[in-house]
Amino acid sequence: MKVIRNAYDLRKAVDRFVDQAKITDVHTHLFTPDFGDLLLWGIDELITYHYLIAETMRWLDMPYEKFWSLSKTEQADLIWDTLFIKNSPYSEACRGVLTVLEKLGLDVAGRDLASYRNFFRGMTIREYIDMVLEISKVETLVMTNDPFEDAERSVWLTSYKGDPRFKAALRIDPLLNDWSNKYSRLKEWGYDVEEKLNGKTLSEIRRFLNDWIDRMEPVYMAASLPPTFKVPEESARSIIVEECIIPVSRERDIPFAMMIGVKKLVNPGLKLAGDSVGKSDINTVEYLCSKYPHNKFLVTMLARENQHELCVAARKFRNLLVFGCWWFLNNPSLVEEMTRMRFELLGVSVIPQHSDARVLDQLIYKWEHSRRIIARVLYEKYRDILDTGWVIREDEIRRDVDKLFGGNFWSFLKMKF
Ligand code: RAT
Ligand code: ZN
Repeated sequence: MKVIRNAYDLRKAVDRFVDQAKITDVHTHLFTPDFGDLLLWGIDELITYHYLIAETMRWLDMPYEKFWSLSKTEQADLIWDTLFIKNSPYSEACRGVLTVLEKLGLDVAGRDLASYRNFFRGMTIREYIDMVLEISKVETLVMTNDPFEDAERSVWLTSYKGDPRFKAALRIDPLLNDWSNKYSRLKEWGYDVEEKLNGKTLSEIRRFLNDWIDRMEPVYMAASLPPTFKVPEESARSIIVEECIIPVSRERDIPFAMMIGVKKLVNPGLKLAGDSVGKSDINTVEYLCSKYPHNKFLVTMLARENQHELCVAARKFRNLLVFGCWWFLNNPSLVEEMTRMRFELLGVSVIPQHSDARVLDQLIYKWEHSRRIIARVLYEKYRDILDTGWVIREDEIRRDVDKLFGGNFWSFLKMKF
């Protein structure tokens, strides 16, 4: 295998291996076609992404209800006019739309929304999935599967067939963040629970989790959690984590993915676009990793301020795998800063990015943008060791890149601590 001796060859090799890497996208909101309309795709969905709705609202004095009463096409027209025509679309979410158009071979310079809409007419979702996965080089992706969502639940119970490229993740936010309202749903579904978390109720929650693990075969269980997330404490959430999630996660050998730092609906008028960020307490992550060394934790945090301590925690606990630059962090400047810090503190042992795609097409831009930054930082890091006289072989670069874009996730799932 070729030995790299200079910065020029290094840059070429890193770019080539990063471009060729087959990606495992560990967190998306995409679905297999079994779920019908739950799988979003196409130009109008792309333009009405909630990140773009938040940006559009800054320019409008229209009441929120009026915006929500518009049809999808009218919303897309308004967003396009506001963010792409009346202003230059260089925010990351706007730029993403342009990258998708470019990669699909559409005329970006034409600024012609009608022609973009035409491109999608007659396309089937199955054809389009193949096209998007090929362009983005995503080989496998992880969905977000919430049994409390009725539309989704009924597909799991009646008609789910699956697609080997799409893996399930059992999402349990309602259980952890809203127990006092959600326990009655478990009761409805035949679990003998009451609001008070007595022994019987806790064992029924475990039975509920086990039933859904049997049904979905998820690669992990996950929850998005507020900045105030604390374990241990005297709260339903903390008790359910320690008495139900932790033991089931251990018995079934499925990691618990904690996505920490979301302040839900700080502006309810914006609906999905109305969530914000807050600083969280790393002590909870350290407590869980240390008290349950045989459990596996995947963790991403939303606040920039939490990133350094999260890296340090991962240095202390091998059962903690840090993943992704989440949501408001998925912007070039922050991805670059975080990736550099993670490579410096954790070497290759991290999952640098996930897409969080809510619209199939977004896989194209989210991965295109992240891939470029990861390649740049990786090149810098290799160059620093090349400068010491260390010899780097091409196959070693490929090995590292494969780990970063998927291998680390799959080996973590197999590890037995
Ligand atoms: O990034 C997003 O689209 C957010 O709205 C959330 O989906 C977040 O990623 C989550 O999974 O809760
Ligand atoms: Zn998400």
